[in-house]
Amino acid sequence: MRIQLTDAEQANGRMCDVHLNLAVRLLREVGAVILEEAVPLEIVKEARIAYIDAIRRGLTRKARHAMEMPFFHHQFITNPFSLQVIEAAMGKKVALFRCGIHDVPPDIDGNQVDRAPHRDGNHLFPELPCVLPVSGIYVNIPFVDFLEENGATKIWPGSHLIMDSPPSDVRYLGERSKHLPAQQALMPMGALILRDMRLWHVGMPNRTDTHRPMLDIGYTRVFPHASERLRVPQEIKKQWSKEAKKLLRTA
Ligand SMILES: O=C(O)CCC(=O)C(=O)O
Repeated sequence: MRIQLTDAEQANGRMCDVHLNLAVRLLREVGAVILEEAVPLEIVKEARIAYIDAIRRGLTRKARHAMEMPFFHHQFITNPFSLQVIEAAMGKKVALFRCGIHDVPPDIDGNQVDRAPHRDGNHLFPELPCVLPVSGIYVNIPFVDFLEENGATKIWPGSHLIMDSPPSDVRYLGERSKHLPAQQALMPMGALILRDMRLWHVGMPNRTDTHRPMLDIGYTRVFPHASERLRVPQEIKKQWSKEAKKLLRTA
């Protein structure tokens, strides 16, 4: 699930058709694809230094929201290679819905907060036994090398295709892992990973003495009318039943 971009691709800011098709295919079949040498090292290093500095100054809460430079750099948000894959997988009408930093701090005393495997988003129709094409993709850009010992994200290949009832049931993962083991997404700085939002994953314990931050950017396919709601005058809404008002919900 790893593609090494060539010098020519880096210089052109575009993946060749062979790489693009492979990336889309891996995203569809594995649920994730790593693109190596996709992000200019200088902006990754700048973000890492700024994040470490934010930690030193006790500003991590603010930094984690990432809505500031250098974390919110357009070269992260509009990385030409991730956008190429995103648009090939979800169409040209895509929108940004989150940008934050996920950090795994050093596990100094061995009792790091328990992280649970999870999905970042569920199937569009979890109640139907059919897997639709991807409609939400997360891009993670590590600010440091992602290694086994510093807690590189563990992913369950192909788990975006699991249809559970009830939805997102973690118990099945353990059983399935005996046949199809989870693996850590190891990658050097300058790489990025695209994940189908339905892929099961978890941040692992960091056994080094330095932080393990990454940018976490969410893209969604835009669905016509999905965010439009009828504007109902207050005086009418006041007279509506709870059930009628529920039809104006946004989540
Ligand atoms: O920090 C990680 O490796 C995983 C983060 C995570 O669980 C998430 O992005 O939802």
